[in-house]
Amino acid sequence: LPGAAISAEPYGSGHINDTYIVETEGGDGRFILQRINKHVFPEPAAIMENIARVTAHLQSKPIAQDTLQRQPDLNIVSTHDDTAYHLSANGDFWRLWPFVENTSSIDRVQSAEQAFTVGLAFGAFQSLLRDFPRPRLIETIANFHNTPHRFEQFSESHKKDVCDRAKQCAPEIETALNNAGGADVLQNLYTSGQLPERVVHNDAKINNVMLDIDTGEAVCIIDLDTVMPGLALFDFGDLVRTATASAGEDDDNATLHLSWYEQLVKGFLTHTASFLTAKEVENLPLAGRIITLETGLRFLTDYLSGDTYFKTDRVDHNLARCRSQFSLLTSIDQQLDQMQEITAATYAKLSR
Ligand code: ADP
Ligand code: GN1
Ligand code: MG
Repeated sequence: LPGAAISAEPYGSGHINDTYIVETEGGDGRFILQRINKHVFPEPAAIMENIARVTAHLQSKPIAQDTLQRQPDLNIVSTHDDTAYHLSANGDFWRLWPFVENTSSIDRVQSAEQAFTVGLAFGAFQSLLRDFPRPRLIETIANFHNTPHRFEQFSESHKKDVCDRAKQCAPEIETALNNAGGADVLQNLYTSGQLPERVVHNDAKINNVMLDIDTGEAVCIIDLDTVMPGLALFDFGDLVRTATASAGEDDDNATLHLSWYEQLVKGFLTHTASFLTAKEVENLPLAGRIITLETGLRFLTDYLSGDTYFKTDRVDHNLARCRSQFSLLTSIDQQLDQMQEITAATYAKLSR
């Protein structure tokens, strides 16, 4: 560090790692210190190996003028032994990032412009990773967006009901069961080779994008732990889930704003229309549906399992999150036709 660390305060609202902002003596440089969640990432060395390759690739690229200007700044700070993380005496894994200054992340979108901005950023990110060289990145969490597998995990937790909570969430369990049919659509298209495997972020939610405090522009995509092989549709689906909703993940009655969807898809296709396949484009709206359903299911599974995966602030937090996802799912289902029309029209304009 440029000077001795003088403080480390909890920071941000991520659901997985323990994140701290670190100030140094003389005020010369701030850092983000993270203890990697060992329960979620049993092999931290593997995620750090992936991150090293991904950040090196991103740094080798000329960055488009309209977004992600500061992406090359995101480079892990090595230890004195020149390793990417520190293993502490009690077996915890710690790592350090430079703080991306003059930025903040948001937990929910407030305007159509912001929806465009995050769509543009993740589309550019996808484009930058398009020619990522072999070998394949390590699959650090197997079946991460395998929705049928997420259903199996849900069924298991429902059957066990270790905290006797199933009775508190009968309507949500019913919604989950009613939606089992058709939930395998992305996974089937993936395994049958109808959609190309790409290097994707896999956790494309809005608070993983740093926005410039002055201009509002997206300058850097963070939280690279899950960057690994997957479908571009996983990322777009997560964007629909988090950047078109009228309410945050903790709030009831989330609905999809069609005008925000329109801007999101426009932003995303700006840098991807030239290379996404027709099948990918056609399935963009459906990806929003599937990833929203899948995430709701994951929150419900964690609620039934006694909150062992996602960080929670209160006893029914995961249930509240599940409700918001399922409410958004209903709204998506009501507007899927219009989402498809908007997607086709936007693609027609941008791919000309
Ligand atoms: P988690 O995996 O728990 O979601 P993240 O890596 O997303 O952890 O970090 C949590 C939050 O910390 C982010 O949403 C963001 O607000 C903030 N953050 C993370 N890395 C940086 C960084 N390099 N510069 C500034 N803020 C950051
Ligand atoms: C977690 O780490 P964070 O908060 O950016 C989770 C995502 C979920 C998301 C739901 C590694 O993301 O998969 O979609 O919560 N990350 C991991 O908000 O499981
Ligand atoms: Mg995060």
